[in-house]
Amino acid sequence: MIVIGMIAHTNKKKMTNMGTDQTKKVADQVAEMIADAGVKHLYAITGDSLNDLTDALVRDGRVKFIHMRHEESGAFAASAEAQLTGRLAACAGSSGPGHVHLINGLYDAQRSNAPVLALASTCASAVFGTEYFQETNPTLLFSNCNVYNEMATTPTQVPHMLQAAMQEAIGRGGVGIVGLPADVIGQPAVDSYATTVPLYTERIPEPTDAEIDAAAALINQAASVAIFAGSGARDAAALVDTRSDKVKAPVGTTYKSQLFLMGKCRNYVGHMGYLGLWSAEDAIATADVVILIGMNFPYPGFFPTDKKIIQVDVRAERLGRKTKVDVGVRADAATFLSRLLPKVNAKSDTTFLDKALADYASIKDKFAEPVRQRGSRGAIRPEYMLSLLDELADDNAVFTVDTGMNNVWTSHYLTPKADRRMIGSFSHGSMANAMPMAIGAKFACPDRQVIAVCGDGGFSMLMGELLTIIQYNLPVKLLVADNRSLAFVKWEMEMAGLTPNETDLKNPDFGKMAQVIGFQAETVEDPATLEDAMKRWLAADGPALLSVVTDTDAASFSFSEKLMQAAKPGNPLINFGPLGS
Ligand SMILES: Cc1ncc(C[n+]2csc(CCOP(=O)(O)OP(=O)(O)O)c2C)c(N)n1
Ligand SMILES: [Mg+2]
Repeated sequence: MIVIGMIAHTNKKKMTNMGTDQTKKVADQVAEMIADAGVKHLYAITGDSLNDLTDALVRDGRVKFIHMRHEESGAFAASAEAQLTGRLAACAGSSGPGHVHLINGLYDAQRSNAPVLALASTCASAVFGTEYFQETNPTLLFSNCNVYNEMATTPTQVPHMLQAAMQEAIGRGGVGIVGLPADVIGQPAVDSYATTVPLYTERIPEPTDAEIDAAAALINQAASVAIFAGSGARDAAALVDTRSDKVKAPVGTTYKSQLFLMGKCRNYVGHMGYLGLWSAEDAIATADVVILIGMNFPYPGFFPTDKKIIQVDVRAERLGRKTKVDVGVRADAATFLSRLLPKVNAKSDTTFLDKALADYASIKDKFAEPVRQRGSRGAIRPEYMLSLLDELADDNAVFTVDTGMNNVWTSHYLTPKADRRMIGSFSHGSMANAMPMAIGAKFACPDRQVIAVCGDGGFSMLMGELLTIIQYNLPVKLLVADNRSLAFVKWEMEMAGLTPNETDLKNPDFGKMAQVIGFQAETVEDPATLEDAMKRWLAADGPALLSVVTDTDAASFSFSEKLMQAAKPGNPLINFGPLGS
């Protein structure tokens, strides 16, 4: 068995098995267990049935309660922390509306395979089913966004349910939910399970020789090979590089994985998808054999139907889910690529690879044009803004990105430098994720520069989190692309032949607004002043916001043909969203 993470849980006060300890409440036990499991922060808003837990956390002292302004933000923050650290992160909501607010962020965490524990307080079990004040059923509510979802109605159930929720969240990568009724949390704790419980990740099996041989045979017979790598290949960039070069394969990625592989693979030809680059799309559509590595890319139309496909994933359930597969291998990327290497013959013909690399180079050339133009007063080109950001941000910055046009610009202009990370709502596709994710990112990685790239629509949706940032004096950097529009949707409507409606935003001067709240902040309208303003913003010691008045109608020339077709009226794929992992 491969044990990737092991966290020992030890009860501090040894209790007799199944015995009660009058001095210790369920709330204390929960605080102790989550701290022992390595949780560092609980993103939440306290209230009613959560109050005992809040109190217990303070007394235990190891898990810091982070007081958010909206529970949805708490779930986004936990999702970001979990994605950046790989450790269990946690959030909580109080009875009824408090935990109902968690749901959008929890969907995001679940779809991002982020190990997140969500504690949902709820009304007393004695009044379940009586239409009690704030009565909800968290188990039903969260039924579609979890890897574990139970409600403890007795103190005896709490430790093993909590243990299982954390175990499943870590082991399967997703959201573990425990419902905690008001009458349970304050009762004496019951020790109902062993005192030391390791948290293991799931076993990753070694692929068989037959599987590797079958993949190698397809590759050896093929004149051209292409690799399509998702974030499952994140820790195998060097291997993707050497293997792709041995068989002269261009490497395309998902948007989510591009910073993991760009710059680290000499055969990188761009990211795939509706907002992707045709260099990658063509290579994957025309290669004789395509190797899909650790990707959960959502759009079936991009996979060839007349070519051979090898798919590698640690999750068996993902093999063959998005496309027909000729050889499916359950393995991690590094193991698969290492085992494959000796079995594939080196290819010498570089024609296919050279074309894909030339296509990619020509796209990169075109990307430079709007950057050179810079835009005009009140209509700064977002491409220029992102290109400056790429140049000026730290080499190990963490970027969080709102859903919308910012996905386009970040995908085109951010580069990995030494060790950058970019996270967003890449599979769930929610607006408003960037600022709360930046909060979680900063708590998780206090020594790294954390930059939220916000849309004005997304930013204003959870704008209360500006106050959380001030409350903790968190030195996050917020960049707001103020295009006075839900621009991505405006563009969708235009592409569908509709007259854009209900997409305009009447915004305040976000820079001035943030100054009043306590940010170092300014608004930039003139492209000539953007570079200096960005330098001041990035150099700020504390919370800083830069609002950039960008071109409402900026759209990318590089949108894929498939995106154009998908946007046509009547196409069932109209809800294309930008992303995929
Ligand atoms: C919570 C939520 N509501 C609605 C949508 C649909 N949607 C996707 S992008 C977008 C526009 C985002 O606007 P903004 O944040 O201003 O970004 P822009 O596209 O203008 O850069 C909308 C409404 C969504 N993805 N998530
Ligand atoms: Mg906008």
